[in-house]
Amino acid sequence: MKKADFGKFDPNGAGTADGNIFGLPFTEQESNVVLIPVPFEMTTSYGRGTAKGPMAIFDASPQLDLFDGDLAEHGLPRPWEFGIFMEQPAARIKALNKEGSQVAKPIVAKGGRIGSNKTLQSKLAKANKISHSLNEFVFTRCQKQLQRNKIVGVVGGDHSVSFGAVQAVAQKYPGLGILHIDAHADLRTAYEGFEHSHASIMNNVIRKIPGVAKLVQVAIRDFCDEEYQLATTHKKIACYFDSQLRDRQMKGESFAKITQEIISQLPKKVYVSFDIDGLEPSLCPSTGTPVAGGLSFHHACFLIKALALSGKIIVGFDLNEVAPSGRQGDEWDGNVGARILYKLCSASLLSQGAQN
Ligand SMILES: [Mn+2]
Repeated sequence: MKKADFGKFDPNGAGTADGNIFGLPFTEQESNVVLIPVPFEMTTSYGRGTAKGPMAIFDASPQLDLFDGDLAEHGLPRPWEFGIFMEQPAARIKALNKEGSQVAKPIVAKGGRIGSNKTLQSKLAKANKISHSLNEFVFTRCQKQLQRNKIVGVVGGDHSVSFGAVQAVAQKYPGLGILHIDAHADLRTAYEGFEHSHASIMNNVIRKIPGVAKLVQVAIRDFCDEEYQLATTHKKIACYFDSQLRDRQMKGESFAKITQEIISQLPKKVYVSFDIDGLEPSLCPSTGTPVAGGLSFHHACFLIKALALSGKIIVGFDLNEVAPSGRQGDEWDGNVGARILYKLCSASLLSQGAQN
């Protein structure tokens, strides 16, 4: 893998205010990692704001120190040298989000119980059509970058944005495994009638993307009966419920051992789908559906690093459901999101052989 040309860029100084993500000076062309922001949240049902996630992460990102102490002993203390670039949010996505949110609003307000109401039925059909357009747009964007041999990372938006990305990555790497970190199983057949709801993303992935061979879920702690049945019986799914992780550690098992077990369930090529609410809610207080419990920052970073060092290859990822609080000067959600995003970038690079 080739390093990007960083010229006079000083990694010891403050991030460049007029730079790209993490204050970096790179163009899209010279970057090995291309991040695609997808500010879309048509079906968000509880708290909104995740469409502002990509900008919140971008704005908080120059604050990070770029030196990765975690990977220093593994030959990659300066993952940024390989180039990380975030695209501008596409006008098309913004338009779909605006239209979709308006169309979906009265359906969400009724919790999807629209009965025989013709107006709402036609709105639902329209909303499902908008989801298809969004998926297709994200798919095409990701496919384009994959053809250029970029590592693709999608930044949501709500969790529905993962579909097109997984589709593109699985097309290039059939037999793909997904490491899914989330408070929610996201295995509902549909939610509130929406075919591509944030709450059914992994159900859609398993049912509709044949290139996905395995789904390994971690930190799941909010799910319904139907999801529990699917998570515990489907041959492509291995679910590590948050309560099980807690019990095993409480009884003295090391998280390192559990991590090895989790990783051993995955095939060689892995896509990481990281819902920020997989973390403890203190690390993502403004996300749409926070749930008590979850992974600490350390547990999450340990898992990602272990995956990168396992010999498996991280071929793509997404980070979703980050939402800013909207309070003046409060960058906390974006700050934690930016740190997780940097870890995902560096882990992908390391797993693909990048070395300083
Ligand atoms: Mn979630």
